[in-house]
Amino acid sequence: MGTNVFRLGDEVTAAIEAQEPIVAMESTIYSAFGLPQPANREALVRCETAIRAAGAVPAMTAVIDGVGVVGVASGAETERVLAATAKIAARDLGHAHATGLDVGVTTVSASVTLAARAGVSVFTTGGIGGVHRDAAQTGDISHDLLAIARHRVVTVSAGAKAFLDLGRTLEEFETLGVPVVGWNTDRFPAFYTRDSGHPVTMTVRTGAEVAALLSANRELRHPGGVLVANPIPEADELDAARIDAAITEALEDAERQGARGPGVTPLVLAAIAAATEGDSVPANLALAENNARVAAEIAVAVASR
Ligand code: PSU
Ligand code: MN
Repeated sequence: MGTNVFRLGDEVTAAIEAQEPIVAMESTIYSAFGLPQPANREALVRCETAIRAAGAVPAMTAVIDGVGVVGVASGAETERVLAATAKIAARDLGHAHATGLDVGVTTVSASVTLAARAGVSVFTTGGIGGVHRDAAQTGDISHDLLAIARHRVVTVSAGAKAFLDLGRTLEEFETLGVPVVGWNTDRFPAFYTRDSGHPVTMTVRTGAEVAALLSANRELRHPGGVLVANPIPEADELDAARIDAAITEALEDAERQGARGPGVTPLVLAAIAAATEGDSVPANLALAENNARVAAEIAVAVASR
């Protein structure tokens, strides 16, 4: 069955063969759409190192020469991805292939789609997209939510990005039938802070519990994935009042600049970094690394079932 629409990296192929744990990673966060240089590169290194330290194989997803890749090779391939200027959601993958896109970074929706296609069941990100605060007017709801609901992949995230409407994002997950489970918490985190003010209805304590949840859903034929909400480590948490003020400022900024569609998230993230005088960036790195570590723990448990 020859397919040139997607491919696996060599290390991922070997890991699948040997039934070793694998953690898929997105790539938007490691590009200029997610983090400023050189923090983007540091984020990638820290996430990959955390995954390996916990005994799993990291597999960054991206589009290279029109092909959806699970397991971007280090070196030249990774350099191309870090410098990419196209942001690819799930619906863009087919067009990227049809038109031979040079290089694109994948969002959560595209990454989860590629991970599922590759048979990789654990995925890590920083924060997922969700329902935007002005969704009532703009209709802006990230495809991340539906993609998580469609594919049997566990997504580990520090909640959804803080500038979203987190209450409506949680309601949307309930509608879609996606279990949102707190990792050692009964609170839904708010990316830069550990508590959004919204509770989660399910808590897990170990990778083994997540693996058991996943296999129970599989046996029940309950489709789709799971969101594991992993709060930022206490030491890296930002002050809630300060980040709220920064978000308000950033959203006004984005509005003034007339950002629309996929342009909104990168612009708001950059504006938050500016409004916090850069303090949001180390927090973003810390939570991404923490998610990578937890995802690897889950992947190890899934592989040993
Ligand atoms: N989390 C981060 N930084 C990011 C993103 C998430 O810490 O840049 C990206 C993810 O790739 C997510 C995307 O899927 O933003 C959501 O974009 P949109 O709101 O356009 O769906
Ligand atoms: Mn959107």
